[in-house]
Amino acid sequence: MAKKISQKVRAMFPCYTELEAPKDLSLEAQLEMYYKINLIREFDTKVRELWMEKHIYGLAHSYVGAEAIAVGACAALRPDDWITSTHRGHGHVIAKGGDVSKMMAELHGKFEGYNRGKGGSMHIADVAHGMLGATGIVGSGMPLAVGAAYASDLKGDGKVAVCFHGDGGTHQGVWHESVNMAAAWSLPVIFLTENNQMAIATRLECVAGECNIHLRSTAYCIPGEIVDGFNPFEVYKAVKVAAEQARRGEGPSIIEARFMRLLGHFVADDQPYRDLSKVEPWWEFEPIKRMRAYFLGQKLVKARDLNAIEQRAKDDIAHAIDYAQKACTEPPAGTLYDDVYAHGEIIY
Ligand SMILES: Cc1ncc(C[n+]2csc(CCOP(=O)(O)OP(=O)(O)O)c2C)c(N)n1
Repeated sequence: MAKKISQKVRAMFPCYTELEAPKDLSLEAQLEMYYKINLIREFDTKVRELWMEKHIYGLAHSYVGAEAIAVGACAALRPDDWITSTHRGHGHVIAKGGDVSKMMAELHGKFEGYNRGKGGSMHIADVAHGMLGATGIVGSGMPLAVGAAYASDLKGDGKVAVCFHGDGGTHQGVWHESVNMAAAWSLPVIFLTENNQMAIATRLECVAGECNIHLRSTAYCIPGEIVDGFNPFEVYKAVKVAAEQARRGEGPSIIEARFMRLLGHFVADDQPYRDLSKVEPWWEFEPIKRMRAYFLGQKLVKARDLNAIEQRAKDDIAHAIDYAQKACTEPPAGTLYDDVYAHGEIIY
C-alpha cells in the first residue's frame, strides 16, 4: 500500500511521489539504474574537487541531484535513440552509456579525451551512444533534437530523440520554435524539462508567466506531464509512454521533471543570491537516499549488496581519474588547429 505523504512534504514539493518500480523493469535493471545514479554522483562530486585543485580546465556544472532524470529517461530508451544535452551534460553522457574515463580525460584537457582535450565539459558528444552533444549555448540542443527526429521520421527507423533542457531554456524562442515544428510535423521528440526552479541566480517564478512548464503543451496540442524529478522510476514511466507514442507516429510530448537545484550553478558558485537553509531540506528527496530506502524497505536487496554497488561506482571514478592523470597525454602542439576548422575551398 502506498505510504501517506505528509502535509509538510506536500506543501513543499507537490509533485513528490513515493518510489514504486515499473512493472516492466527487472530488479537487475533497477540496480543498474542505482549504479548509474551513483556513478554520476561520484563523477560530479570528484569533478568539483578536481576543479578546486586546478586539475580540470574550463567551467563545469554539476548534475548532482538531477541524476534520476537522465538515468530514468535513458533506461526507457533504446540504445540507438538520440539525446541532446545542455551545459550540465555529464549525467546525460553517463546515463546514455558514455565512457567516464574518456570524459574525465577530456575535462583534464588530455589528448585521449572525447574532444582530444580541446572541448572540455560543455562539448562532449558520443554519437555512437546516441548522445548528440553538450552545449554551452542555452537552447541550442533543441533544434538538434528536432533535426534528429526529422531524420528518423524520414528514414522510418523508429528512433526517438529526447531533448534535455533546463527551465531557463524554455524561455528561449528556440524552445517554442522547436516544440511547434515537432508538433506540426508529428516528430518523435520528447522535450524533457529539467526544472530545478533556478537559472543561475534567477528563480523560475520571477521570469515565467506560467511556472508549470508542462502546461505549455496545450498551446501546441501535444501531451504534457509533470513528474517528481528526484524519482527515477516516475521519470522512466513517463518517458516510456512518451517514447511509445512517438514511435507510433503520434508526435512529441513535453515532460516536466520538477526538482530543486541542490548545489551552485557551477562548481565554484557559493550562491550568495539564495538562502541555503531553504535548500537544505530538499536533500531529503534526492534519489540515492530514496532508492536505498526503497530497496531495503521492500526487502529486495541486502544493504551489503547496495554498498557494493556504491563502492563499484566510486572505484570506477577513481580509475577514470587515475587514467586521466597518469595514463593520458597532453595534446601535441602540432594538433592545435586539428578539428577546429574544416578543410575546404572558400567559394565566393
Ligand atoms: C544563449 C545563452 N544565453 C545565456 C547563457 C548564460 N547561461 C548559462 S547557463 C544559464 C542558465 C540556464 O538555466 P536552465 O536552462 O534552467 O539550466 P540549469 O543551469 O538550471 O540547469 C544561462 C543563462 C548561455 N550560456 N547561453
